[in-house]
Amino acid sequence: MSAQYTLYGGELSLYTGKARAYLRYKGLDFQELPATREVYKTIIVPRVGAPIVPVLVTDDDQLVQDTTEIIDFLEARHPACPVYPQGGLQRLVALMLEFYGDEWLVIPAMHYRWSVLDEQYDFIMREFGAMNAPGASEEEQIRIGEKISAPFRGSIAHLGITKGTIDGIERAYAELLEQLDGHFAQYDYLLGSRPSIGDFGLIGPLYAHLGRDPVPRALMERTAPHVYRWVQRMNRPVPRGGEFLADDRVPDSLLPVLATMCRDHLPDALDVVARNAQWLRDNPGGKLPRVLGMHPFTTGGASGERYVHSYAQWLFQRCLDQYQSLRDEERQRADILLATVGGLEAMQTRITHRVARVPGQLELVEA
Ligand SMILES: N[C@@H](CCC(=O)N[C@@H](CS)C(=O)NCC(=O)O)C(=O)O
Repeated sequence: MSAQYTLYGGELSLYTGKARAYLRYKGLDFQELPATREVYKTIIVPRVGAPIVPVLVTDDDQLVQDTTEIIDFLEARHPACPVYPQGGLQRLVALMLEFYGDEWLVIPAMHYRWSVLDEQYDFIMREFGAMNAPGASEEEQIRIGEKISAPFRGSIAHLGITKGTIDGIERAYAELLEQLDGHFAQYDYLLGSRPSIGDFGLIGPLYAHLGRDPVPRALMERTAPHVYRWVQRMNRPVPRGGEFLADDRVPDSLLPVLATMCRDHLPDALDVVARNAQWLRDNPGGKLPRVLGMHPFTTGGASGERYVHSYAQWLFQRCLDQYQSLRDEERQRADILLATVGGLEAMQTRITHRVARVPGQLELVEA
C-alpha cells in the first residue's frame, strides 16, 4: 500500500524542509520522493506551470503546491494538535516568524550556500544531481548539479546578496543565531513544547541550507548549539507532542528576534504591498508577475537592492489579518508587544489591493 501523502522535493530544498518537519510532527502517513527530472516533467511542470518544489500529492491525486497551502490543507484534514496557537498574540508572533523564515531568511540561507561555494562545491553540486538523477554515479551527479543549479546560483544578486551587502547579511545572521540560541536554551520550540507555524517557517532556511550545508552547519554548531539541537528536534519531533505556553504567553527571549524582523523585513514587505497595489491599479484584472523589478533594502546595517517578490504580500496579509482581527485585551497586549519590537505602525497598514493565490498557479490575483 502506498502512503496517504507523497511529498516531492529534496533534502537540499529549503521549503521541502518546512513541509517535511510539519508532516513528521503531525505523524502523518507520508513518503518523500525526490523531485527527479521525470517528476518535474510529468507532475510538477504540467500541473503547476513551473519547476518548483515541494508539492504534496494525496492518494486520491490532489496536488497542493506551496508549503503554507500544504500545511493549511493538512491542518483542515488532521486537526489534532494544531500548529496554529489559539491565543491571539501567540498566533500573531507565529505568523510573523513564519513570514520571516519563508521570505527573509532566504537571504542568509542563499548567501551561505552560494557565496562560500568553493569550500563546499562537491557537496552542493552532488545534492542537486542526486535529487535530479538519484541513480547516476557521483561524478555524473556533480555534472548534472552544475547544470541545474545554475538558476539558483544566478539568483543571488536578485536576492540582494552582493559585495556591498554580505557583511550586513553575516552580521544580521550572527545576531539572529545569538538571539535564537538564548531562546532555545530555555524552550524546545518558539512558543513552548509544541512547534508552531513559526517554527516551521524558520526550519526551512535553518535546516536545508544553514543547518546542513557544510560551511554554515559548522558555524551553527559552533556558535549556536541550542539552535542546532532545535534543528535536530524539528526533524525528529515527538509526533503530536507538547503544548503551547499557557495564557497566550510570548517569551521575552523572542522579542529581539521580532525586533530584527520589524527593522529589516517589514519595510521590504510594506514596499512590496505598495508596488503590488500600483501594478494592480495599472493592470486591473491582471495576474501579478512573480517579480516586479528591484527595490532598496537594508539588513544588518548594509544597504543594497533586491527583487520585489509580489508573493510576499500574500504571507504578510496573514500577519496583518491576524493582528487586525484582535479585540479588547488581546489587541492591547499585541499593541504593547508590537510597540516594543518596532512593528506597530507596519501592522496597522490597511491594504487597498488584497491579493489571493489561484490554486495551481504561481501568479497572484487581486482578491
Ligand atoms: N512559497 C513556496 C516557495 C517554493 C520555492 O521557492 N521552492 C524553491 C526550492 S526550495 C524552488 O523550487 N524554486 C524555483 C522557483 O521558484 O521557480 C513554498 O512555500 O513552497
